[in-house]
Amino acid sequence: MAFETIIVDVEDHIALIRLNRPDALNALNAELLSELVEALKDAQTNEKVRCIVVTGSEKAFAAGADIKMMSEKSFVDVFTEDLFTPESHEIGRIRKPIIAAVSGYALGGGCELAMMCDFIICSDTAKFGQPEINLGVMAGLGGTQRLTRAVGKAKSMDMNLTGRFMDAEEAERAGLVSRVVPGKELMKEAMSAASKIAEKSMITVMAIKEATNRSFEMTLNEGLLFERRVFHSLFATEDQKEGMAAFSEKRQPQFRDK
Ligand code: CO8
Repeated sequence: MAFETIIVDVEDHIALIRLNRPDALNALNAELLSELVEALKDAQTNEKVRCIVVTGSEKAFAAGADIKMMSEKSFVDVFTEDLFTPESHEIGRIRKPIIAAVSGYALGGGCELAMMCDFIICSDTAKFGQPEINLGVMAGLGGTQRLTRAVGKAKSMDMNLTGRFMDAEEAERAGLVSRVVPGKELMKEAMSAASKIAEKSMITVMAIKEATNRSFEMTLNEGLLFERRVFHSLFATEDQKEGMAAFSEKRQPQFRDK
């Protein structure tokens, strides 16, 4: 499938999706988001794919939603079309793991897209921000919600209210990203994390993603019960038998997603 605004490569069990609107610093428009959703759904159904990496360019992961596309819209327009909501729900429904590999700007909707992924690995050039306030609007795809959960109220309020950018070092300190690496190493690091995940049992990987995401929706006790029941259910899989046998036999497990 040929896309106009993204580039997709599937190799070694990893679907690598590159946002590709270089003239607009990968600003998110309807076409890009719908192509991204299509590529993610393809990856979800492609049995060869075991992990997904979403990235941008060296200069920008994505500099936000496309301001030029939005500037003339009215309240009635954005309310009626429910701007970007279906796409963000579709991204949230992908069950395979998604890593965001961020270099350069991840601003506004770009920062929010990175946060929709399961974790973020960034280069030392990364800059995260929710600068919508400078445009007379506010975050609309999770910038006041996921960012607050990721970095806490103080930093989230600071970023959303002042529009200031957070550099890679601060983002790692604050817990927004899992790893920071030198720019040249970014894709190697992200692909190697994806390969590690691709070696595991896909059932376990999807169960962990589901349980971790439930932690945002449930009380601690409900979440702990959900986790425990999913843990119990994994004992119905052949991969549990294989994983534990391989440990005893001092060999690498051969998971078969069964
Ligand atoms: N939208 C459209 N075009 C953009 C965007 C954008 N978000 N960001 C950059 N561009 C374009 C520029 O207009 C420019 O195009 P041109 O060459 O035709 O003038 C080109 O990309 C290169 O950009 P700059 O010349 O500005 O590059 P600089 O290196 O000087 O600056 C910055 C880089 C700092 C990233 C700067 O481009 C910038 O501030 N961009 C806007 C950042 C921003 O405000 N992002 C938030 C957008 S709003 C948003 O994301 C809301 C999401 C929620 C949607 C909710 C739906 C429910």
